[in-house]
Amino acid sequence: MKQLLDTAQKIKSMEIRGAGKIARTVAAQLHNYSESLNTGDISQFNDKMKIAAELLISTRPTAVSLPNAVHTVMRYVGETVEEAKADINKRANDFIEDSENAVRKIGEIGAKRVRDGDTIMTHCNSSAAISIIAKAHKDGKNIKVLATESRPRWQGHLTIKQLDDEGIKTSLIVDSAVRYFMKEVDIVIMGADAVTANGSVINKIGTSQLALCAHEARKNVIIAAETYKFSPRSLLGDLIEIEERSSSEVISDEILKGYGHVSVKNPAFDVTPREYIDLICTEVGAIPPEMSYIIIKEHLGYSLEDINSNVKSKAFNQKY
Ligand code: RI2
Repeated sequence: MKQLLDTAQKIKSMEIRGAGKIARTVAAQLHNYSESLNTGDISQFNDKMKIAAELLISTRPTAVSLPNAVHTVMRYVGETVEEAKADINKRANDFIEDSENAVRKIGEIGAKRVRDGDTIMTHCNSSAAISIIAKAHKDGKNIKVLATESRPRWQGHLTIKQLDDEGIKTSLIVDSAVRYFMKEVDIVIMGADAVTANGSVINKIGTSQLALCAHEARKNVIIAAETYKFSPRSLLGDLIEIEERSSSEVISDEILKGYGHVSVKNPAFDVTPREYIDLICTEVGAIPPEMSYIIIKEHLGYSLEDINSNVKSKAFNQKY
């Protein structure tokens, strides 16, 4: 239990972050937790697993990869605790392996859209987006990257380190400079925390204004997103909750206390409408955002009947 609580805390505090990494971490954690349970009583085991799943899901509300990963593992079957543990082990390992392969595949598919000599702008720190950039570089394309700082958590610093390690020429820019530099940009590549049925992309705050600037300048925007970031619940009309994080990420509590009329707003994500996105690069292909519904329905295997007839017990527990 201690390890489970530690992991939940690390996800909450963003020590463990990035939609894909969070998904792989919770899959591994559910497996570890299941192994640590000593009971031989299957219903007691199931109850404890459910509590663990709910705890992990509650850590961060926006990245759909998190509940999707949890639900994938929690669809385990087993008459006995041993059978259940074996199935959890398999599901968690399969998910992690599929996830890693998906990021690699996205790199291979997306890199074909990057041309020799391109200047790429990216935002925040997305392993899927970096997979594309790194593959284009490995393929011998002479590319440059403009990476935003991504305040208030400065994930851009992680991005420039990773790109530097790959030997890619990179300039760090402040978030407010994206329009200033857009004329130098050939293509924008960013990640996603969630993709909805109508093709909207939820990603790090600032993504939508960057996409808007790119649209204004007629520059292509590619979103790199594994299929487990697509939201089945959005087919029901459910909105993705935008996480509001602590004011202390933006300004110190001490300074804030000195003001009588000031509050801080700190949404961690925003929504980019599909009109500003040219392509969503997934592991099953590069698709226009309008095809998101198809990914949810055909690739993830939902039918509207499933969702309408028995949301909780059928669709969402069988699939993501
Ligand atoms: P990968 C991150 O969220 C960023 O918004 C990033 O674009 C997205 O997850 C996807 O990351 P946060 O955890 O899965 O930093 O592509 O809030 O690594």
